[in-house]
Amino acid sequence: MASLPFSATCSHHSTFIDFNYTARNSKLFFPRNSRFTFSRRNFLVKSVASNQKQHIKGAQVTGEASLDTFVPDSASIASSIKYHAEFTPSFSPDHFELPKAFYATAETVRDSLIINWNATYEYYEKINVKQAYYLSMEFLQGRALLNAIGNLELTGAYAEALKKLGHSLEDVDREEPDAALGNGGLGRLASCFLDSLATLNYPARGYGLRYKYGLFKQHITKDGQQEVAENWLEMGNPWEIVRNDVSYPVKFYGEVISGPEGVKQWVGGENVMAVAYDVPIPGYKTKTTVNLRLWFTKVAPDQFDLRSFNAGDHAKAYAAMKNAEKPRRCRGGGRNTTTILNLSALYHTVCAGFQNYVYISYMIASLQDIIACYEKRSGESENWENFPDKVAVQMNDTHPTLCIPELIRILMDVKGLSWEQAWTITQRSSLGDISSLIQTIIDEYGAEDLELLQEKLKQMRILDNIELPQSVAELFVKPEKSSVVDSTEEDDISDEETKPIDEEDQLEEQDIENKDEATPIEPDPKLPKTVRMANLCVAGGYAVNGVAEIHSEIVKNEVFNEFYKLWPEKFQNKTNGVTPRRWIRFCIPDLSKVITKWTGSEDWVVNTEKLMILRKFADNEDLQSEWREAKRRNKVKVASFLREKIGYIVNPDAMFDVQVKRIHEYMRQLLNIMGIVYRYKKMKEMSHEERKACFVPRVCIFGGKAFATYIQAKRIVKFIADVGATVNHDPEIGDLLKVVFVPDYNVSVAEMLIPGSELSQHISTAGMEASGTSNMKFAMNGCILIGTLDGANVEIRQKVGEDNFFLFGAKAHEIAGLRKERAEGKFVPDPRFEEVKAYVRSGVFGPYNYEKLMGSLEGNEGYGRPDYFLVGKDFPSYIECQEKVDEAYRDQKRWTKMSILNTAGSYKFSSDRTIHDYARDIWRIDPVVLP
Ligand code: NBG
Repeated sequence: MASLPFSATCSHHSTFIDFNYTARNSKLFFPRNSRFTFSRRNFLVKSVASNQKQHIKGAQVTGEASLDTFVPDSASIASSIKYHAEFTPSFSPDHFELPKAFYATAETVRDSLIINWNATYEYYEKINVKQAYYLSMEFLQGRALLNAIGNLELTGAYAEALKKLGHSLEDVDREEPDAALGNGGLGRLASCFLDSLATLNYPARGYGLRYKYGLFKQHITKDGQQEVAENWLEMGNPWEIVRNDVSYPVKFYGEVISGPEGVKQWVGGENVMAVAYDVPIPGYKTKTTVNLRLWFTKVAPDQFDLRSFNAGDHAKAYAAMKNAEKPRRCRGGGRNTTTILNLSALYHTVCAGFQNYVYISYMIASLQDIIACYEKRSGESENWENFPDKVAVQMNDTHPTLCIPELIRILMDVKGLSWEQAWTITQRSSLGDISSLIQTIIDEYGAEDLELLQEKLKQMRILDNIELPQSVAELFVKPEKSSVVDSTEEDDISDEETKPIDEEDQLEEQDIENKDEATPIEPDPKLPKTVRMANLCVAGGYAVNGVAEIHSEIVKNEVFNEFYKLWPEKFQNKTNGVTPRRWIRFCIPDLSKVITKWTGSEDWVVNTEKLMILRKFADNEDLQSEWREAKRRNKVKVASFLREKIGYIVNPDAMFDVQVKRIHEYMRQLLNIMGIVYRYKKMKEMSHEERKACFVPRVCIFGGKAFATYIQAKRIVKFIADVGATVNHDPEIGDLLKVVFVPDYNVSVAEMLIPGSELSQHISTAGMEASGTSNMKFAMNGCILIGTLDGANVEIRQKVGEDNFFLFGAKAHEIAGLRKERAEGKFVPDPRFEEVKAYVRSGVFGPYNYEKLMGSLEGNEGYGRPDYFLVGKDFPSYIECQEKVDEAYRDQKRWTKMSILNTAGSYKFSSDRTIHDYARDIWRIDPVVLP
């Protein structure tokens, strides 16, 4: 594939620069008013991961022969850091304190990444290889520094260099703000995938959005969760490079016009430019460095209404600018917004009710970029039929789905292809066929049973509340008037909105004369016209996959059953995975050493099957004691983090029981905290001796953010914080039970908490968690899971062994029946559950009114009531299972064995495996190792 599009001016070799100047002062502070004296300045291009070197074009090379074998060592790294501190500063020259140290250090790392980064795409262009494009609205990158130097195998050298400059690598690392361009699992999955794509040398690129503010910062106060804007770009982002020469227009509103020969074309209204910001993603021990391209907006000068501005109408002048800036605002936390946008000739419509719709439209720039890349590398021999041989587009969930019609629009409106050609190309790249959707449905179900056909069309149509094409509508014409569209209502909606949309079979716009002859799915003028993104995605996709086996079954048999019946071959499973680099090797170095020692090499970092070797040593006492020691060191880290962050002192010898993830009712943090309240109540009813004999000391840790508008989730946060405030200060309880809510959970916090955890909770209502990925990270870190048979838990349990997983709760196939039973008033709650609710209501945890929260677990019907997530139903089996956990923990030998077997069994959940599966089954691309 081509190198970075439009990057002719900036894609040449860059450098790892050895600024080997006389370091006159190796202390923390550079001498005041000093200018570095360069005794020699050797520009040496070094291909870091391969030791291959090249000279910089145009640079003066004065290197000595010995420098040809230059490998970045701590001295040269320290020199580079000093260079950046002085010459690419974003701080004053006087000091070399931590924030400055971080930025200067990161800039040196970026220097070395740039070489491989450019080489990667230059090579792809040269060999014109097929590439995968991974489109995701979210990337939860976390910090990049340790990961990058780890992948470059320069951790030791950097630690030493920084030590020379008076700082520890650990402290410098902590200065990096988390790049939180997402909410949770979906975004983190995308980031893990990028790491695997680079590590496995797959030709690929990532596309996303550069939100100006990341996911909000969470404070926990006496009122519960408070949100504060996360200004992650405040001090600049040392990893990104703006490509001022790579930008595309994204058009809003607009209209369809007819050209001279009756050819219709969409002409955009407001024009907003999307500009590329590129971030290098290095692979582990390889030169391949993947590009993550994030779009940011800038307003074209002609959008700024200078005349209005000069006339004093500033509001009007800024209106377009404000529009353009919308995508820069906060990520996440939003509820559905309705935005009326006419995006293309094909989708001249109203898209309503889709979260963050404005953001989504910016992904359209990705398609323009992919096409520009294709054109650039095809050169004279451009042939659109070959497009699918060079391009595979993967969409992370349905959010970037608009790229499907956008591709068709570009091929038709801009490239002048016919409808048929555009469709064929779209089908043959990873995007499938929506043109004949309605016809396919009719072919499949026939027109004899019109009621059945109507039902199927309703279920599967892409556009909702929009007239069917005339030819299809005619099928349903009844001999007599059956329904009349109220003309007064119709008058209420604008002309634009009532235009018929022929997206599904490209018929001419219909002038539906015979409104009296009702179409089967009559548009309701009071309701918005909508695009059903999920349907568009399934219909338009070449392949559709669930993200865990159970999820893929649900996708086929329930969510998209109608589509599955039409196109069974489209549906696949690709169980998620996580990168073992970030989630074992770098986050738990002590345990990694133990693993390396017992498996015989570091191969497991890229070949996780090797983790299975641990199985045969699971009972070995030496391994067990090394294992426990390594785990304990991480528990101590967690304990000091908690003391520093929230002032709680916890005992590192207690069991660390953790639930960290987005706060959501289906994830059932409520079940966890209700279980804790039950435990607390029982403790209170016992004598000191009894409770010591009965309970294993536990530190129960929660973390996660509730969407700002998700009231019930915020109530749950408040409840957990209140329980902690009571329990943690109860002198009778002491170390036996602590309840901690870690504020502002993010990737970095996860990297610290997960290695120090022993039990982790994945307790969603069965059938509701698509996969989960933190369950995989915990298992990798030798943590034992308590969970339901949901998402990837099912497969994790199979791999680590049933005895090494604490299972409880209703099964997915039982849930519908249980809800029905409840609706019929047949459910009888367990007395222990009732006891807990009454205890909470008694005011033990303070004056907050818990009525709404407790009430949601009661009744048999009504909004926000009948315990939709089945907390009460699963409560007895949950607390009984927790008793088994205590019992297992008392036997540390048994527990350690379970822990080792969890790490061993998690070999299956590496994102490397997932990426290989996608590449083979869906994208059909092969690895390309750079020379
Ligand atoms: C999450 C699902 C998880 C799944 C990840 C990655 C979002 C919106 N969705 O179950 O809840 O593991 O996506 O596929 O974060």
